[in-house]
Amino acid sequence: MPPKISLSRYLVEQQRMDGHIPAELRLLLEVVARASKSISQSVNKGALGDVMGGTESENVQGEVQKKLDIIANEVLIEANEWGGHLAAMASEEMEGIYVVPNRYPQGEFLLLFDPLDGSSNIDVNVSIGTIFSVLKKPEGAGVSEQDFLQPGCKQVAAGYCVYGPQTTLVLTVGDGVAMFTLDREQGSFVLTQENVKIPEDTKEFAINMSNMRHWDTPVKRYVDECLAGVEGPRGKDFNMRWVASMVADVHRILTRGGVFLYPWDKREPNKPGKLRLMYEANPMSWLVEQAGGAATNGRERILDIQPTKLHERVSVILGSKNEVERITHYHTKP
Ligand code: AHM
Ligand code: MG
Repeated sequence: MPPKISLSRYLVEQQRMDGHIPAELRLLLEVVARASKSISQSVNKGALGDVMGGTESENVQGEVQKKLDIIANEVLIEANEWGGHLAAMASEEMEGIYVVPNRYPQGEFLLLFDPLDGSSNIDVNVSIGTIFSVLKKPEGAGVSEQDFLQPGCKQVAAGYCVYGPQTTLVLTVGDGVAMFTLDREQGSFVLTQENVKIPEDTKEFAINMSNMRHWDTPVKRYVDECLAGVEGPRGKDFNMRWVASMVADVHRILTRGGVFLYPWDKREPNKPGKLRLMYEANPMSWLVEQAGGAATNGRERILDIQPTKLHERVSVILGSKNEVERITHYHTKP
């Protein structure tokens, strides 16, 4: 049997390859992975660990925070603030940015995360996860929210950790997508798949169908055609999946293909969508592109969108390339 490759070894090799990733970024990713292991342990304890249920507080998005949202946020901050590789962090659970305190050295990277994605699934024991994105801080003294407002194509690393039947860390540093499974006995992430590729075609779509009446015409047309099955214009039957945890839905797509949609809808016409651009859509879009898929808001590549605020929302359509192109076509040339 070939030797197992740990996440640490994978990252060291990435660093050696033409200096693909700088040492500081490698350290940062190791720390994020360590924090994910700790979050995974809390998730696993469930009702035995006093981690279930909600709190009295709301986040900046007006959503009631679950205990695990807050625990995961604290774990990520505490793990990352002292290492000297970061200048600041931003999170779904914090209104403003978290600047690394003066007592620690300031590094050159910025870390963004959704500490616990899919919060509505915590109490029902369904897969949830942590999503993260790493940017380089622009040159100059100090750090501000403005420094974070970079399009997704500027990311230097992105990934997620899904806490499901297995805990799996999925990562890109711009050289394809690799998956690492947590070996609980050893306490380390082990490389279990490299060069992840999303099939270009699929017969599977993921969307919250209960919002159908609110959708825009191109999305409605696409889903109607899928539902029409073998008798319809697509000439094939489709299957539908909706976990309601973006991490789990994207993980399925990276594993066997499919298309995921959380489109703009008429419920709140002034919001571009439900999901957040900088710490949900951007990292997932880069992973999907790195695996040969595509990601768009219907009209524009997600990674090209210039953010104007930290918690900006966006319409998300991502996954198998040919399906995403078809949906884009329905938006741009109806
Ligand atoms: P969260 O970050 O507060 O958990 O919200 C994001 C989640 C995504 O993981 C998921 O795709 C979506 O919200 C589910 O929405 P819905 O409740 O409409 O099914
Ligand atoms: Mg989320």
